[in-house]
Amino acid sequence: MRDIRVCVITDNEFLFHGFKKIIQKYSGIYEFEFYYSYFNTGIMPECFAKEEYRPICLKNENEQFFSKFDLFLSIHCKQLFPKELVMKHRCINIHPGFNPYNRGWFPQVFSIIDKQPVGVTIHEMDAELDHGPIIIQQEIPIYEHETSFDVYQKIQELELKLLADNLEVLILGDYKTWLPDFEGNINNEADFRSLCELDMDRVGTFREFLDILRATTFAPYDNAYFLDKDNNKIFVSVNLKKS
Ligand code: 0FX
Repeated sequence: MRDIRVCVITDNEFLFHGFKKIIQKYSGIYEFEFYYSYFNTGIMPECFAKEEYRPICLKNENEQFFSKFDLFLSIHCKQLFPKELVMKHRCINIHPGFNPYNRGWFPQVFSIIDKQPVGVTIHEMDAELDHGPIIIQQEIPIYEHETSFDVYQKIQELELKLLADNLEVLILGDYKTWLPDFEGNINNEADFRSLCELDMDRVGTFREFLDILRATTFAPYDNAYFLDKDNNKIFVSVNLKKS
């Protein structure tokens, strides 16, 4: 019998390095190949030294390539998996959100505002975005002193912990799944960009405004802004400190 082969597609360097540590103990047991999205120009050169980490355009690949693998792992992949891949092969997504709440873009941003659960969901993929039978899920709390950046760091740590604790079970398919009993909601890039346009005439509570600023504070990104009288964008972020 051939070795079990796992295709790992990740556009996130922190998770790439963390995952490489996790799989050290499986060396010689399972085979892993690493890919990043062909348009992800931000990947640092040292990551693809020795050709261990290669670019891929999933929609240009065919069944001959897909059938080399027993499992596809999406660990923050910037590409949508093609229907013919997810329908025919076992594909698992490590999603930085608590499905089905705030699926899609930057879940913690929207959960800071709408107070819906956030965390990590590991699920089998189907043809819809961040959708499919859930394998493992864990919520994390959001505290009032935390920004999007702070919450995201906790999410990434939890993603690596859940992968470390459950990798073999995921690879072997030795798990039970469940489906949420409602579809939840999806946010996209436009929803995030519109959140970043601060309307200086909007009337509301200080809590609502602080939540928007917490949700858009994520160094080094310039997210939330207002326009000054000369139409310059003035970027705004908050600095919160718990005593
Ligand atoms: O790894 P990741 O969280 O995102 C990737 C894919 O880009 C995304 O399409 C996919 N849905 C996700 C599961 O995996 O990295 P990122 O750099 O795109 O975003 C990380 C965080 O950075 C995000 O949660 C919020 C923050 N961010 C990112 C960008 C690009 C901002 O605050 N502003 C931004 O403009």
